Amino acid sequence: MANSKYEYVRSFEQPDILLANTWIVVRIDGRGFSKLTTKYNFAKPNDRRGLDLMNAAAEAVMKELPDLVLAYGNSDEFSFVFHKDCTLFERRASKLTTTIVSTFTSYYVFLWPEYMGDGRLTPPLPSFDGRAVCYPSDQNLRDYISWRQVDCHINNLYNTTFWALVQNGGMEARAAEQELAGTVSSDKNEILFSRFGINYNNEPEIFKKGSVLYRDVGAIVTPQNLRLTETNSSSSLLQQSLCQHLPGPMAPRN
Ligand code: DGT
Ligand code: MG
Ligand code: MG
Ligand code: MG
Ligand code: MG
Repeated sequence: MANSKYEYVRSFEQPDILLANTWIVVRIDGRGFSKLTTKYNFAKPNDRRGLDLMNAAAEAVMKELPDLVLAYGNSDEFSFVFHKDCTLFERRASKLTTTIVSTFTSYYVFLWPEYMGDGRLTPPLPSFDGRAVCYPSDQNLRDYISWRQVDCHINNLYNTTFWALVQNGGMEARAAEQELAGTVSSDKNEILFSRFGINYNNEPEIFKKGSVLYRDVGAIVTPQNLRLTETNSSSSLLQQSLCQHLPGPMAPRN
């Protein structure tokens, strides 16, 4: 095919090939989910249906992209991990990120009625942003997942205490915020236990630690023959799934 005189515009495209032999993590995050979850009356602070919907969309993404080995999610975010050896789309950041974001979003909307009931979705519809980051060492990848999981834990402890003060304690939101300002984890555990009889340790694992999806390394990895495991991620399961791909222990979390 002869080049047209317009062909030169291709030279304006910037290369965005990600560094070889590094773990690629694509993290997506719901846009404006503070508003979206309010609009659709998600249970506070955690709506199990919404988390199950996130997990179902993530599982669909993993089925469509066999190069993905692991995904970790909490709240309105999911991190998808491509293996170091991945050569999908020549490791182009924009193609990897946009494919994950659009596939995830399509399934999130498609599966919405199954998880969230009949209430019709109306604009603004759910959408997600995404970014791709390379992690050179196995320890960097572990620490990345630990970082997201610690974030989940800290946010969930805060939110659980905040909503206990508001919903069970009858406090105004602002008063609850002030009550929690400057508190550390042990203070929040104490508030939950002494004032509301809630033992934070007994909260559902999926709320405290998020969710992990991983591909069994032993399985033949084709879109037709997948062995995905979805779970409420106990630390041990997260560790187990990482261990399938990485040697060595996860960073301890508290
Ligand atoms: P963004 O990401 O900058 O567009 O803004 P948002 O509003 O998505 O904020 P983000 O991503 O920092 O925080 C997630 C929001 O989604 C946060 O306001 C809590 C809300 N959310 C996530 N999961 C649940 C849930 O299960 N129940 C309720 N009620 N809210 C949730
Ligand atoms: Mg955000
Ligand atoms: Mg968000
Ligand atoms: Mg978020
Ligand atoms: Mg095309």
